[in-house]
Amino acid sequence: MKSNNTLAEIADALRGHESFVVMSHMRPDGDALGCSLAMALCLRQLGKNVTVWNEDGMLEKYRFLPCSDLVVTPPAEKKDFDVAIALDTAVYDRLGSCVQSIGSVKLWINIDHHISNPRYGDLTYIDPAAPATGQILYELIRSENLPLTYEMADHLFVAISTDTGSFQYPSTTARTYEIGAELVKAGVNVGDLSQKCYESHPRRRIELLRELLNQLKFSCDGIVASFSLSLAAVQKVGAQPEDNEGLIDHIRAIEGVLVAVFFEELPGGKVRISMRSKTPRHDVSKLCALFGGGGHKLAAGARTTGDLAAVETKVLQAISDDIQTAGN
Ligand SMILES: [Mn+2]
Repeated sequence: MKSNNTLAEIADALRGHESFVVMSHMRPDGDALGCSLAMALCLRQLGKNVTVWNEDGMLEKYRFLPCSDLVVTPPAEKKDFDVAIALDTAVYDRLGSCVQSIGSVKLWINIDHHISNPRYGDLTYIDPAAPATGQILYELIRSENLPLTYEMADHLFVAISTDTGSFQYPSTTARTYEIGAELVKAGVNVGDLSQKCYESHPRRRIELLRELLNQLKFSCDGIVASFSLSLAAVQKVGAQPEDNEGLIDHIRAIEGVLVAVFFEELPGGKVRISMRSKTPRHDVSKLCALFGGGGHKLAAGARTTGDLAAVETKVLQAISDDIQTAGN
């Protein structure tokens, strides 16, 4: 396995090239979008030419981020760049349709915090101990004296806050709080950004939650909680794909539950599986790997083909087997 490049090598590559495309994973979250925007503005400050692509474009939910218009869906025709940067993207395939729009590129940079990242690209920096890719970007910017604007402080704060469940997940370290404090000193309005992230959900998200709670199931003596979302339910509520981001936390938060699972039926006979764990003893990245996915020990996902109910049965059986082996 390749080891990390240094942050200095990455900073040199940023300073030494002219045109960049910045990308993050499909179905982006706050970390993916926040990092993409922070990197884009940093490069702009350096006088570079920057394009930002995401397969799903900018999510409505994160439109409040400064310069959110920079994130666009990749065009039909190919474009050439000096450097392609993948942020927060565990596997190359998760860049989705972005990769088809890239013509020639001299250098690939891969910055991420997913332990399962196979280190694709020429310059890689993977830190599985970082709770968010936003934290790695902050360290890069600070240690290499790269520009940090007010807008970028907002981007990085939202990236770190959303990926740590608002500074609550076990991956949150003293350094994460220090960075949070430094970003606040740099001008972040915590109350305002938190309200926009956590208290401005569209009503249909809560209607979706109502549908989901009607499907709530417990297994393995209450250690596992799961619910599933059919395409019919999505249609009934008129939900957007991003509306269900984080709803799994409601069932993870139940006393006694150690593993939470969310099954989402996708068009084309596919099912998206999201898993959360409260303890490294139940490593959900390992469980998701059984279904072709990956992620972190406490938060992982996979996509598989099959009927929703059949996938549910198969996955819950695999979890049950794992719990039998691991003991509680
Ligand atoms: Mn992330």
